[in-house]
Amino acid sequence: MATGYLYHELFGWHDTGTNAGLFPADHRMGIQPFQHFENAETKRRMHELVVVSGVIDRLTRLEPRKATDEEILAVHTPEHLARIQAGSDQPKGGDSGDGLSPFGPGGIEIGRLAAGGMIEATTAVVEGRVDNAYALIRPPGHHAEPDLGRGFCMFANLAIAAQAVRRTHGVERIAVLDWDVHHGNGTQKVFWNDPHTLTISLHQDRVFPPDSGLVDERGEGAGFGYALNVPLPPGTGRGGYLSAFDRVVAPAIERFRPDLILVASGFDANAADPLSRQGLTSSTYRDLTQRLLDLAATHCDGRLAMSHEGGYNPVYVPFCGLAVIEALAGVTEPLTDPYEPIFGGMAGLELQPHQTSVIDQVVPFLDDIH
Ligand code: 6DK
Ligand code: ZN
Repeated sequence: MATGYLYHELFGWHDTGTNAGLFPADHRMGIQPFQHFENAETKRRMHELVVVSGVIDRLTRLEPRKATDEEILAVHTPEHLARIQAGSDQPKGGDSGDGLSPFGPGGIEIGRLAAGGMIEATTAVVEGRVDNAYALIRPPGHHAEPDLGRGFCMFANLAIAAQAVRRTHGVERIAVLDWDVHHGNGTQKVFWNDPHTLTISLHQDRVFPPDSGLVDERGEGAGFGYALNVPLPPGTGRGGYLSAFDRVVAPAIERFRPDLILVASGFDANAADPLSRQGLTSSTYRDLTQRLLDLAATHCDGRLAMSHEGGYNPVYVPFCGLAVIEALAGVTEPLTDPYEPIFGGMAGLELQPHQTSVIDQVVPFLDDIH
């Protein structure tokens, strides 16, 4: 069993600056300069834990390359690409579209490397060079829409990779699970009319984008029924997530019979994340990964590739990320997560009735997947 792993130092050099996006530093308003929430720390420290834990020795290292115009334009409009290029050509850089998503001069090159990184990881899986893969890339991608960068995202990395392996390797049916705590609006929008791409997003109800990811968003036209959204209430922990997986994600994937499973893997539903109010610990990320491996083994020869998204606690993201990578690689003696007893031992993390009532609303939609 081989697990691909992709990281590059340049991902840490994607410059989001000291303007927290929503709140530009301004001493007159008492707003102190600080790093943008989406900075290099969580990613860099996750990579360092992969190395220091020794798990790196169990992985097949993959190298990113820059996504081409053709690959990006399979998902984005020429106007979007031109806007990013224009910002990238400015001496101080630009923004991907919504004012929350800054990048530095030449920033498009790192955006291309992130998208191309996910293409490489997904291609390695599809070609059977590795069984599964994790692309620890930055900037993230799941909020980026065909014509608009949003929510810290420049290009729709996962969607670009999905379209790339369709074109180059004839992959047809692709299931996407997005477990980032924010709604995967960008991926959903790319595949809104597509019955060959099932998109499932588990997210905290109406955080970001503030108005999207409701249960009644289900796709349109031929794609109706192939978008699923489970907007979990704040305070959802292990019980609610495993219930959503077992009652929605697993049966949806079973009915869909994908040729490939892709995951938008954010770690911002962890119990210590500053941008959300959920309660996951590393053991739940590990167990979700094991369930996906089992589904992939049953339906698509184990083909599973993950694309890193959000996660903003630099202390805890590395443990959650390592648990996923250990599970992918079949590590039988995982590193002990020192925070698991504190974060996972809190009351209320078991399944709650108000979480079940959200999941209950989505379960009948499984009948429309063919
Ligand atoms: N802003 C991400 O983790 C990015 O999904 C998350 C972006 C969240 C921004 C914070 C937020 C609001 C809320 C309401 C109105 C406007 C802005 F893409 C990833 F990096 F993965 O809640
Ligand atoms: Zn997120």
